[in-house]
This record gives sequence, structure tokens and C-alpha cells, in this order.
Amino acid sequence: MTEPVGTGRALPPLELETIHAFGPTRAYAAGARTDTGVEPDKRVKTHCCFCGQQCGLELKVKDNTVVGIEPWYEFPFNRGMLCPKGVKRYLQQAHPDRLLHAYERDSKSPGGFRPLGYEAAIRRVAESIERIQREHGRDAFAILSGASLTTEKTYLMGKFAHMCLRTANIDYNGRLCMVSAGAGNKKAFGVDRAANPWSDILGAEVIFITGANVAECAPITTNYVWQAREHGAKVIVVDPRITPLARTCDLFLPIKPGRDTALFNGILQFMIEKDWLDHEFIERYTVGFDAVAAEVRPWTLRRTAEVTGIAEKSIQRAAELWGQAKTSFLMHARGIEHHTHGVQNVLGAINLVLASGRIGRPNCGYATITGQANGQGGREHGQKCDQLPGGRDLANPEHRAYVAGVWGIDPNQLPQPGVDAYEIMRKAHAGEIKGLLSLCFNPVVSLPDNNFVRAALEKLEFFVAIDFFLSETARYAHVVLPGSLQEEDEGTVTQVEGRIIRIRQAVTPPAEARADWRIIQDIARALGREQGFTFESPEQMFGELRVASKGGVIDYSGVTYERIEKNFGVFWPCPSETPEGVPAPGPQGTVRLFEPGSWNSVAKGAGPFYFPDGKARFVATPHRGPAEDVDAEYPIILTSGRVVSQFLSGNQTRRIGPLVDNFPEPKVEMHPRLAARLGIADGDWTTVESRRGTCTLRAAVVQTIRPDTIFIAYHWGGRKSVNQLTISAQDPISKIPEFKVCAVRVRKAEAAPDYAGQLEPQQ
Ligand SMILES: Nc1nc2c(c(=O)[nH]1)N[C@H]1C(S)=C(S)[C@@H](COP(=O)(O)OP(=O)(O)OC[C@H]3O[C@@H](n4cnc5c(=O)[nH]c(N)nc54)[C@H](O)[C@@H]3O)O[C@H]1N2
Ligand SMILES: Nc1nc2c(c(=O)[nH]1)N[C@H]1C(S)=C(S)[C@@H](COP(=O)(O)OP(=O)(O)OC[C@H]3O[C@@H](n4cnc5c(=O)[nH]c(N)nc54)[C@H](O)[C@@H]3O)O[C@H]1N2
Ligand code: SF4
Ligand SMILES: [Mo]
Repeated sequence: MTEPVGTGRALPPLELETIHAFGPTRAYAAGARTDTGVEPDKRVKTHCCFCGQQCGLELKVKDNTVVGIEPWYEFPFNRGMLCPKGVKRYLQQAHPDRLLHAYERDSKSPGGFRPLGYEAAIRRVAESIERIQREHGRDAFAILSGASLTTEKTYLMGKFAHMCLRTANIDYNGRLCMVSAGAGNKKAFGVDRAANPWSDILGAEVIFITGANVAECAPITTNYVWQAREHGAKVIVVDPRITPLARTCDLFLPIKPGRDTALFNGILQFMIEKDWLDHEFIERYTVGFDAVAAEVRPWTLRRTAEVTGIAEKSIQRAAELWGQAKTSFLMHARGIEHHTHGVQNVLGAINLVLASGRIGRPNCGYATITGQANGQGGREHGQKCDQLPGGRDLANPEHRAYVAGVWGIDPNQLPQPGVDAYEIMRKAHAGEIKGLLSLCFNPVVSLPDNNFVRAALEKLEFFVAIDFFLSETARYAHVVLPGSLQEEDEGTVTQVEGRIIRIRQAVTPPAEARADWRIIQDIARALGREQGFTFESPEQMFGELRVASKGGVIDYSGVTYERIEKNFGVFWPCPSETPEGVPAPGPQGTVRLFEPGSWNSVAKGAGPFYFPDGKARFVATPHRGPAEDVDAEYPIILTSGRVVSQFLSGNQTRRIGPLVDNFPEPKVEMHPRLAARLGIADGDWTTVESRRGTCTLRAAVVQTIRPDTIFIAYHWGGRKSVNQLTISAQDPISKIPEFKVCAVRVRKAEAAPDYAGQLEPQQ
């Protein structure tokens, strides 16, 4: 039997019943198959569309339809390995829910939308932008963009906002993801990129993993860690939950959510006491150590244990292992970054690395694990609210002048920095922002306190969403435009190591769907402002991006599609030319950052870090608690995150049956002790309440979580969404929301929840 691969016919108007009847579980109930059994007429080597690992794979194509996958063994990062999402990602392209036409909101039509011709839809979008900007000012129209997009598209989005619409207000979904890491890395190193190729993990003696559920969220990295362990590496994991990788580690530190700076400070203090420091490195390549040493002095083992909830002896053991290692690798992800002190946490982690001097050489490294497919490239070239291409700053007059020159405009035409993604919602709620275009973002599911987000979207005079599946957010749009899936377009992304790779087109967009960048250019044309928006291919956009990034910290000027193809990717920075006497980076670009003697340090005649003096910065990290701590009324900590078989807001993976079967619905993970106290048994309907909302889900009683904390995965919308509960408090520097801590109360539900009548698609 073969799986159905989509009917290739147009969907009827968006009748919800129809969509649900096609529900992915039923449509695609299948075992661990990697294809439909259909013989392909074409094979395309490309990458998985989901996480930032960007595993290489081969798509099998028949009659312009993706019919399966094959491993791509030569791609060096994953060598043919894939996680369950990568194995099943081929099931989305011919999915019956695929948007094939534009739609406009119409309360009389079934499902609330009626189809609209593509050209008419573009005209309506352009007229609405024009009217809103004329009546309320340019900044009254905002843009939300995404880091699952190719780098070419993210470059175009920044240019579209800043040059075509001239609005200050563009931001992206990486605001929920990589910005604490980015801000911390820039403060400490002067550059924001994972410092090492992953091959450096293999030879590390100690691997310190904090706030990262590696086995579920960066599954291929697990293999690197395990290979290191085979060679004797000791693995330390810090997490409020015993994650799958933690089950195989040497030392597990069960931290109380929101207390990571205290832990980093405590470990550093113990290292200072024992003099496990690389004095020569600190002296030669860093500044600011003394202030940090003074800051951490009060962090005795006892105090650290009290604040973090970790046993003193475990903290001491972590300091012993880390402090005395000869080679090491520290990595973290959102577990330490999704906090109102996310940047401080990142800096605390970096302080440990700098004090050990173990960075910038083989088997010695540090990384913040990229989240989204293009979580790295998506934060580089101008779609962040304060950014211009090349990692340049919108507020910097020299940077403005350079980019304006490339775009052929006067720098004064460029707006000043705008506000972050959540602030865009606040401004929409307050009536200051009247219009919104959203591409590749599903804020109704993914932003915190999403009852507020819904209310904000309802206030917009005009909202256009571009997606390939009708997301929970697109349901609030006045116009929905059918954009492109990753496999329907080409371009580049930058994966977790900083390696720029090629996404190759496997099929063309069906029916009236268009490549996202064509849609954006069509809007520019309909506005009568097509100058600068007449690209004919992603490669042409890449050509301009190279020039726009030249001389910036994130320099792509030496990167070409050809060079990427030849070398299994190119690592930035990769300038097209270096000053006389300075060695050019090798064919793969700058593979390992911060190597003394690298082209970058020779160019500065100083150390290898990305400040003029070439030195890294120690930054003091005073401990602050979370924005909302527990109290008598809301006594339990809620933290949130992911499961292996679902991806982000779930708009894609909730439609892939085998993935849904793996984990059909969110659950309230709690420790048996907490469950017993609350009179809750495994599987019971459980109501969780915060100051912002309520959510009823089944309990999963597990030994693997702290008794003072519950965990809920966030991949679902509507009444299953944990973001009804979360808090919109943000880090003052990075503006990341505090997804990882808020206060809740929990009780056994009086009755099963009624999910019927919800707008959001159920599995
Ligand atoms: N399967 C799957 N993989 C994904 C994704 C997905 O949705 N699904 N998304 C991708 C994206 S965009 C991202 S950003 C990454 C995210 O990857 P991760 O950051 O690894 O995933 P999370 O589940 O958000 O959180 C990681 C861990 O942080 C822990 N944690 C919670 N609070 C704290 C704390 O205060 N301190 C510490 N030290 N740990 C804490 C949680 O228990 C959890 O195990 O995954 C990427 N990969
Ligand atoms: N409670 C809680 N909330 C969280 C988190 C958490 O840990 N806890 N994690 C946060 C993190 S780290 C992240 S990254 C965010 C992610 O949050 P979002 O970015 O909102 O999640 P996605 O599911 O990636 O949404 C992207 C949307 O764009 C569409 N899309 C994907 N690729 C393309 C494309 O190439 N073209 C077009 N046109 N559309 C595309 C998808 O169908 C989907 O509807 O969620 C955040 N929210
Ligand atoms: S989701 Fe990530 S780890 Fe899994 S196959 Fe795709 S890129 Fe690889
Ligand atoms: Mo993310």
C-alpha cells in the first residue's frame, strides 16, 4: 500500500470541517516509512526544512511532487543521519491543506474566508499599505518576518521594510529565540556566531550542556556528544528535567528554573579559589576579569546551592571537572536564554569559557545551539528591528551611509531602529500600529500571553499573512497569500556551526502559490516602488547581499553559490579580499572563530576576538531572579519547551500524521511527589492557571522533573496552548520573552476540557 501523496487539486474554500476531515493523522497514518513507494523521476540534494542543524538529505520527486527522502551520506555534518522530523518532512509538500490560492476574510463564507485571485489580492495589500501609511504615518504599518526563511528572503524583507515601505517597524521570530545568545556573544566576543565547527566536540574532555534538550531538539548533536564520550569525555548536563541526554551523562545538575547566573557565578568562584584559571589567556586575550572575580566572590558553594536548588557537592564536582579539563566544549540553548536575564546567563556561561582559556583552538569551544532552520542567517542581514545587512546597525551613521549607497538611496531615507516583535503587538493593541504583514511567523501560538496577542491582531485595520498552511495567526488576517515551502524555492541558509549552505529547489509552487520573494516584489510593484525589487533569482539577491555585507562583521562578500557547492558550505566571515599581508580565509571561509593567527587577528594586529583590540570581554553577571516568582497564590514554576516529534508552533508538524502519533497532545509533566500532593494521577485532566490564563491538559507524572516545576510543550494552539499562561516580561537588552519561568497553580480538573468549536486545527 502506498501513502496518499495529496490530490493535487485545489482546496475548496477554507471550510474547517473539510480541513479537519483531511486531518493529517488519518491522511498520513503510516509507519517509519521514508517514502511513498512511488519511483522518483528526480533526486535533489538539499537540507531538512526544520531545525538549525540543517541536516543534508535527498528529496525524491515525481511529477513535481515530493514523494520521499533518501539519506545524503556525503554531507559532513550529519552523514546521512536524520531525526524523526527529517524522515517525515517529505509528507508536507503534497499535503491536502496546502494553500493554493489567495483568500480574503469573509464572514459569510464557510470557514470565514473566500478565494481571491492572486493579482486582486496583491492590489488589495498594496492599497491597504498605501492608505494606512498615508493616514497614520509610515511606522503605522509593521512587518513580522521569520528565521525559517532563506537568507536571501530575510535580506529582502529588511530591504522591503527599510527602503520600500520606509517603516521602522520590522522584527522577526528569532526575537523569541536567538537574541539573548546574539546580544551576549556580541558583548563578549564582538561577533554573534557559534565559535566552532561541531568536529571540535569530538575531542573535548569535558562537555558542559546547559538549558538544551539536545537529544530532542538538536538530535544530530547527540551523536557528536556520544562519540566524544566513547573517547572518554565527561558530560555535564544542567536542566530542571532529566532530559534524554541527561540520562546518559556523568553529572546532572537539576537547576531550579531561572537561577543560571547563580550557578555560573558559583562555579567560577570555586575555580578562582582553586586557581583553575588560564592566566596567560586571560591576560593576553581578555579584559574585565577582575570585576567579574569581585562579582562572583560572594558565590560560595553553599549560597549557590541555596539559590539554584542543586546539591553543593554536585556544583563542586562540576567546577572540578570543568576547571581541570585540558579541552572542553560548552553549549547552551534556550533553557538559559528564554529569561528576563537571558543575556546575563549567556555572559555567565562565556565567563566560564574565557576563564578556562579553552576557545579558539581544536577541541576547545563554545556554542549557542541555533534553533530555527536559518536561525543564524536570519539574524544577520537586516530583518531585526535595529539592524542592516552584514550585522550592521541601523543607528550607526557610517553603516547607514554604506548600505544606502548599495541600495542607491539617501541615508536619510532609512528609518531609525524600530521596536521588537512583542512591542509591535503592544502597539497594535494600543492602536498605534494599524497594519501588519507577517511572513513565516505564527505569533498566536508562539508569543507569550497569547490572549493579548489575539486581541492585538483583532484591532488591526489590515493584516496580511503569507504562509503555505493556514496558521492560527493567518486566521486573523484580512488577506492570506499562498507562499512557498522550503523545497519550492532556492537560496542559502547558515546552519548551527556558522556554515552557509545551499537550499535547492525540488519542485515549483503549486497553483497560485508563489515563491515568497516574488510575492514581496509583487507588492513593491503594485505600490509603484519597484526600484530595487526587480530581482530575477535568489542568486541575484545573494549577489547584492554580498556587496551589502562587505566590510561588516558578518562579511559574505567572498561567498558564492559555487564555492558553497564545492566545499559542503562556507563559514562566515568570508571577505572577498583581505589587506596586504593578511592571509585570506581558506576555501571553507573562517571555520573556527577566535584562532590566534587567523586572518582576522592578523588584520587587526591584535588578538582574535572581534573588537578593535582583539580581546574578549568578561562581563559581570549579578544574579537576578525571574520576573514572576512563585508565591502562596501561584506556588509552582511553569517552564515550557519542545518534544522531538513536533516543531515550533506546530503549523507544519501537526499536519504530519506519524509525528502527531508520536506525541498527539501537550501534557503537564510533573513529579510524582507534586502529583501526590495535588491528588493527580498520570493521565488525569489537570488545570493549570497563571495570572494570565488557564489551560486544561492531561498530566504526565514522571520522575524526570523537579518537584517544584512543571513542564508543558508549546507546539499547540487554541486552548491547548501553554502560551495562554506564559508571561510577556522581556529581557531589557535582548527583548526575549521569559518563556522558561512563570508562576502557576495546578489542580485536578473538574471535567474534561471542551476543545470543540475551536478555530485552530486539531490533529
Ligand atoms: N523537536 C524539535 N526540535 C527543535 C525545535 C522544535 O520545536 N522541536 N525547535 C528548534 C528551535 S527554534 C529551538 S530555539 C531549539 C530549542 O532547543 P532547546 O533550547 O534545547 O529546547 P527547549 O525545550 O526550549 O529548552 C531546553 C531545555 O531547557 C530546560 N530549562 C527550562 N528552564 C531552564 C532554566 O531556567 N535553566 C536551564 N539550565 N534549563 C532550563 C528545559 O527543561 C529544556 O529541557 O530547538 C530547535 N529544534
Ligand atoms: N511557551 C513557549 N513559547 C515559545 C518557545 C518556548 O520554548 N516556549 N520557543 C520560542 C522559539 S525559540 C521560537 S523560534 C518561536 C517560533 O515561533 P514561530 O516562528 O511563530 O513558529 P513557526 O511554527 O516556525 O511559525 C512559522 C510560520 O511560518 C510558516 N513558514 C515556515 N517556513 C516558511 C517559509 O519558508 N515561507 C512561508 N511563507 N512560511 C513559512 C509556518 O507554516 C508557520 O505558520 O516560538 C517561541 N515560543
Ligand atoms: S529537524 Fe533538525 S535534526 Fe531533525 S533532521 Fe531536520 S535538521 Fe536534522
Ligand atoms: Mo527557536
